[in-house]
Amino acid sequence: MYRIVADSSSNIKRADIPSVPLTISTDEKEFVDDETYNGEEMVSYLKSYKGRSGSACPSSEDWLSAFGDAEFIFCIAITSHLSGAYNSARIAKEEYESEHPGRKVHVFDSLSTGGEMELIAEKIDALMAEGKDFDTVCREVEEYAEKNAHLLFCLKSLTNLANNGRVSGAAAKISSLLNLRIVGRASNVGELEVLSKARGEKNALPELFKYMKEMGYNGGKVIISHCFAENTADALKSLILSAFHDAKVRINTCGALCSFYAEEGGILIGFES
Ligand code: X90
Repeated sequence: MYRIVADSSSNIKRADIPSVPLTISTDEKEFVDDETYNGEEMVSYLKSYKGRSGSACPSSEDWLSAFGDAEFIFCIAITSHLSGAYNSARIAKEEYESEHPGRKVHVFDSLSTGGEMELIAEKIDALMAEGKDFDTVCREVEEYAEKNAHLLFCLKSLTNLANNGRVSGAAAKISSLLNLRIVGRASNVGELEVLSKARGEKNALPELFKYMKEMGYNGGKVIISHCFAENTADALKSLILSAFHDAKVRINTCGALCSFYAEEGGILIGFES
């Protein structure tokens, strides 16, 4: 019996994959990234709120309670370069394995977030369905994550990322300019890398698609997560489908963590090469 567990930055909404919530907080309020999260409420509140705001990763206890009593656990965490979630998951792994001899936990540092984490989850399911053993699955999924799973993003604002030290102030400044879209990716070392700035969505979408192809996209799976940018997500999906008719493109909505950092109008694109 195995179980996949991911933190809520993955935006995974599957009954069989427990989502371990991160939290967003301001001086007045806290938003837990679980089924109680209401996107309209948080995004409109943050628009008028002018004070400090930030996020917090799950504790090792939070991870442990999601592990349940499975024999094999595959745990998928947001990039360790931007969050402590990977670290707390490692602590949970040590505890779980020492409390239950014979059980195994593997923690994947996704070096990414959003849809790329869901692609990793689906790869685990696919390899387990082929009957591969735990260690083989871990090894092959690590390789898949490194070579074949990618994340691009297109954001209107980097304000919350910059205010929380997740991107340099210089990178954030460009976003304050009117109608600019910042196109970037999760780098190979799991950091936010700005690739280009595009004026308006009309230019940003072809730019994104160009980077997808440069990074090896060839008609495989795509998961687009948006923060109140459904039209943008739909338009990108159409652009992808116009070139790759059989592409498997899905669209979902950002949970609290991705909404806080991607901000209104932002999209994340997890895809396979
Ligand atoms: O532990 C914590 O408090 C969580 C901090 C997370 C900070 C980054 C979240 C990024 C969310 C924004 C665009 C994608 C960037 C990808 C970089 C690897 C989404």
